[in-house]
Amino acid sequence: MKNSLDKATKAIHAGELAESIFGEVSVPIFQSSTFSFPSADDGAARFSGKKSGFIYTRMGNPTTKALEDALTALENGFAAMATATGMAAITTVYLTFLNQGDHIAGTDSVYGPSRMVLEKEFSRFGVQADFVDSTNPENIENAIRPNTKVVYIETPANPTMGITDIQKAAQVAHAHGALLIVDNTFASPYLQRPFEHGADVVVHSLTKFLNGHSDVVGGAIITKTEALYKKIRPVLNLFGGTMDPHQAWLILRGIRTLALRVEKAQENAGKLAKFLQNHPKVTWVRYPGLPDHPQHEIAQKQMDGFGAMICIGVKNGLTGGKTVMDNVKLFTLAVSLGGVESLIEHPASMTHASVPKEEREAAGVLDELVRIAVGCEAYEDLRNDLVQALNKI
Ligand code: LCS
Repeated sequence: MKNSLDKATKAIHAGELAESIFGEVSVPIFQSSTFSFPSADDGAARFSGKKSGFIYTRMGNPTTKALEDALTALENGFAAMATATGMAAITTVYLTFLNQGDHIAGTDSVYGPSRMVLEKEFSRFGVQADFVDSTNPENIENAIRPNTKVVYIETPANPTMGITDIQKAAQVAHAHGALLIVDNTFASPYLQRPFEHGADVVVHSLTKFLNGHSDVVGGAIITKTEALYKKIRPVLNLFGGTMDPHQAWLILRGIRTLALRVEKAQENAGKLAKFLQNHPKVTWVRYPGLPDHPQHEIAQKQMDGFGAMICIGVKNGLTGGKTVMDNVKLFTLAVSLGGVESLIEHPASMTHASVPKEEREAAGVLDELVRIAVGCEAYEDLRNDLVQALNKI
């Protein structure tokens, strides 16, 4: 796919098969676990890598490859790998780049399990991890040790909406010989392409904006270079967290409307954030598009738009937040984000409950914080629903 095409055009066309079989317009679902070889020599050549061609769906599948090609085009990367879930993408990059005795420095406010898998599971194998407020690049610099192999950032961060300067994080990581890995889930490549700012590897939960319909889980790893791709792919294939073709087809279908969905949800979020700032029951609003967001200028520099995630505090703290969550009628009380429907949740007791309370609060995931994932409904309906729920406080 030509790099010069607009991102909205890429979302609709990237990943199309080079040659259609029957003139089909949609990429077919190649629901086959294995692929026949024309000869024994051909099979051996595919296994040795001398010849291209599919072998077995855990190692590659034409529908999954179509999704991977679409993601590569959208991120302007070298190649992508689709994974069973976002966590499969994240744990695969950790497995690839962290050996016993290695250290990783990361954003403190990340999706809870991205952090807990290091603190609870990778620690069993001697991997060390430190999480800092990466919105200040000096904190990353101070967290670096001689054995730091990876700097892992999430921007915008889940759920605090903190913004990390990707370019500065890349400078710090590279000055110490470490890789910069960016979780780009909250922005999607429609709003942010971390390779343009120096990242080496991008990971996604495709479950969110890229799929966009709250009906499939999935993940992806995209690399900037061939060398990085060649390191990660065998680890993914051996550990087996790859994607199923039917799952890939659904996500590719979702990507076709990425531009329309992100534009609409973002427009709704921008209006809601401004409206909520002036609501008497709302104590604070954190949205990167608001001029009072502490990293508003960095967001302006590295993002094409401010996205569709907002977090707020309300009067009476957690009790007030529960009143809102229990009284919304159009918003759904559920975790996840990035679907066409608007969701609301409480990170401290839900998505980030696995992070110990002191670590969670140090990262800004306060008990009073309520997270809103804005969807594509009509703005007035969303506003009216929040107002009637807020007025119950
Ligand atoms: N990265 C980010 C930024 C996420 O928000 C999530 C899931 C993941 C990775 C993991 O992806 P998964 O394995 O679920 O596809 N975030 C969720 C959330 O905020 N609520 O529910 C899931």
